[in-house]
Amino acid sequence: MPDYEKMSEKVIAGDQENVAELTQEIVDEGAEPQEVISEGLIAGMNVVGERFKAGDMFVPEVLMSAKAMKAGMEIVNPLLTEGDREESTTVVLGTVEGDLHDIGKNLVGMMLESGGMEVIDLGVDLPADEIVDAVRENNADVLGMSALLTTTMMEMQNVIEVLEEEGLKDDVDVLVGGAPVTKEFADDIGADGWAPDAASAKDLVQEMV
Ligand code: B1M
Repeated sequence: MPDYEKMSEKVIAGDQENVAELTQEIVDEGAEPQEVISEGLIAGMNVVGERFKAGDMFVPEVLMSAKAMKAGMEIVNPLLTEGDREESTTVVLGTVEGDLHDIGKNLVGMMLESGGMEVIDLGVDLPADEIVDAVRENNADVLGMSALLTTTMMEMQNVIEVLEEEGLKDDVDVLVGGAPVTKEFADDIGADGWAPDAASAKDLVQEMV
């Protein structure tokens, strides 16, 4: 049995080098790629998510863990079959127009990836049309939008209106977040979900799909 516990511990510690080495060793021993991801890499990031939510880990440590997980994923990803990939949830993610803040959005993306989801990160300062086009082109299951400014959070409503105009609103679950964004605001603008932090965003998306 591969030492997945050790692999998880190295992910939690943010030890990129050791995670890459261990992943390669375990893959060379013939382990199933999906098992390596779920039992080793994601298991470690799940602990990170819980500790972050509880205030026991902080942003720089979470970023290190996410990088360690990515180092392992880079080895396992090419080994996944088409069947494995088709099963995964596609999330289009971005910060709305006029807003350049991306630290929180990046954390959300990393947490979602750690939950086995395919994340298409469009970046920041995104016009509504660009977001909606990406939802359509990628057949997204979830659209995640981030806003950090009280002046840009209303742009989320605009994007939802464009989704409605384009007849896409019923095909995609809209998740919103960012420091000024509240659950009440999310309900008012017709979003399907709101999360206060990156770990909760992952939990919510897993419930949504
Ligand atoms: Co800006 N900024 N900033 N800033 N900045 C804030 C947001 C501000 C609160 C600071 C303040 O005045 N106290 C204030 C907003 C005030 C308001 O609107 N009420 C502000 C301002 C005014 C501005 C400028 C206008 C300043 C100026 O130029 N005069 C300007 C605007 C630029 C623009 O966007 N057009 C500006 C610029 C910048 C920098 C570029 C310098 C930099 C951003 C760098 C970057 O992101 N690459 C910056 C920063 C760093 C901040 C603060 C200090 C930190 C933000 C951050 O990264 N937090 C911020 C003050 C603060 O929040 N304390 C501030 C850490 C991050 C992990 O948390 O982003 O909240 P957060 O993400 C959390 C949750 O909110 C949630 O999960 C994350 C992780 O748990 N979450 C989601 C986020 N997105 C989510 C999406 C989801 C779900 C959950 O689903 C999809």
